[in-house]
Amino acid sequence: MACGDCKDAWICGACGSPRVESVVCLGDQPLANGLLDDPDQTPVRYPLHLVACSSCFAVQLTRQVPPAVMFGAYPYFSSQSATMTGSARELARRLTAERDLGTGDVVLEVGSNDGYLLRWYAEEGIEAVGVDPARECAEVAAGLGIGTVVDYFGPQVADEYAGVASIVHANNVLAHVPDPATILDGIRRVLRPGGLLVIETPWLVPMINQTQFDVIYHEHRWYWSLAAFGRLCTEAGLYIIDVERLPLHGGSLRIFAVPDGAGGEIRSSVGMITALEQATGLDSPAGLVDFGERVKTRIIELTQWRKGLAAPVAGYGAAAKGTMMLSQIGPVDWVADSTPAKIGRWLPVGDIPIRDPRTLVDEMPPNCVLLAWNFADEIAGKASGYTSRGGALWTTTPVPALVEARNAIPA
Ligand code: DWN
Repeated sequence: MACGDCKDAWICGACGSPRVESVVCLGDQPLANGLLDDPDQTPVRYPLHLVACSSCFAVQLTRQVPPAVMFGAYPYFSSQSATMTGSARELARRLTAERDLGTGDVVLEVGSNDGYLLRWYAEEGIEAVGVDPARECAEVAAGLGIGTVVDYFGPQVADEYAGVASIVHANNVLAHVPDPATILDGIRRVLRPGGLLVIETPWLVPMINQTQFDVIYHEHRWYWSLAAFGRLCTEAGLYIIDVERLPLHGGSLRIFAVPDGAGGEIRSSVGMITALEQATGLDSPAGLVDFGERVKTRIIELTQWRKGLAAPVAGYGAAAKGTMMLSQIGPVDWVADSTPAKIGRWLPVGDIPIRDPRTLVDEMPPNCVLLAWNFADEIAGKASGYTSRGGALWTTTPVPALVEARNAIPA
């Protein structure tokens, strides 16, 4: 499936090298979160082509869609997931204790969304500053008492907050930015002496090992290994001292870094992750050589599987990854999602309406494909009314399988 960039000679967006190799082309695709208010709208499509740099091993898209086009009116609210807010609460409380944070400290988050993380610092009386361009998300955060700089983080914001932050968080944002080096430089300037940077970002290893092609979409300009991301941190004067593996979003890394010269022992975790990347060959483009073929095979297999499901077939989770999955394997009849900003709209592929999850029990379609497979446990609990009445809730990842029923939790 050729895309508009297939013919080009590419330049690495991280290091400028022309030694860029194709990994997989997914054709010209709409923006994964570019939901429609009218099913007759024709969404703009952009090339979706994944490549890898042989010089710095940054795995990336060939095309940078303007951030204002993707994040201006952004329908994604992290607090729709108790899994996400629970993880954020645990981290905030842990760091507050470990770093003895108090009223004299400032915590700043790049990509603060709806306050899902900063709320837990504010609860402890710690000054929390959000930075996020999505006005709708900032309004929700304001309801939680979190002030947000409604803008993209960059040199100007870094100047305004230079040297003030005891902690900077950047969760699920360093994959999204056009120029990660500039962001990291700005973060270093915002950190006060002795400050800590905590980054969470999806990790290349599970994406490749599980052939997660649906997480490849225009918002995700970068697909980080610790090897490639570590190079950027070093160049920005940041020093990775610890790494944790998280199950979030199909498998992520939580990376802890301090400004150069701050010292701090490097935990063994950094070496373990590095060794794992080397063992799987994912510390260089050579490890990606068969990924493209595996993606094509997986799409064929999932398309056949989807065709075998008795109609009508619903989806659960109008997720960005859901748009990409359905774009490749074929549509479902409608998608359940609890996000108020999404209900009543349509996915940008396949004329697929987004409905309140209660519709599942009202209509009892025989099959429901869990498009937000990364939240299988949480959604299985919310869909228990559907599955307990005989509805079949299917995950696609790592392979198609019925989702194990869970005790009911409120949707
Ligand atoms: O990087 C990104 C990740 C962090 O989140 C962003 N670029 C966009 C977004 O990706 P996504 O849309 O694939 O993420 P989620 O969090 O997997 O999307 C889940 C969808 O499912 C949301 O629309 C909310 C919905 N949902 C629901 O309806 N009921 C989620 C849960 C947990 C639920 O119980």
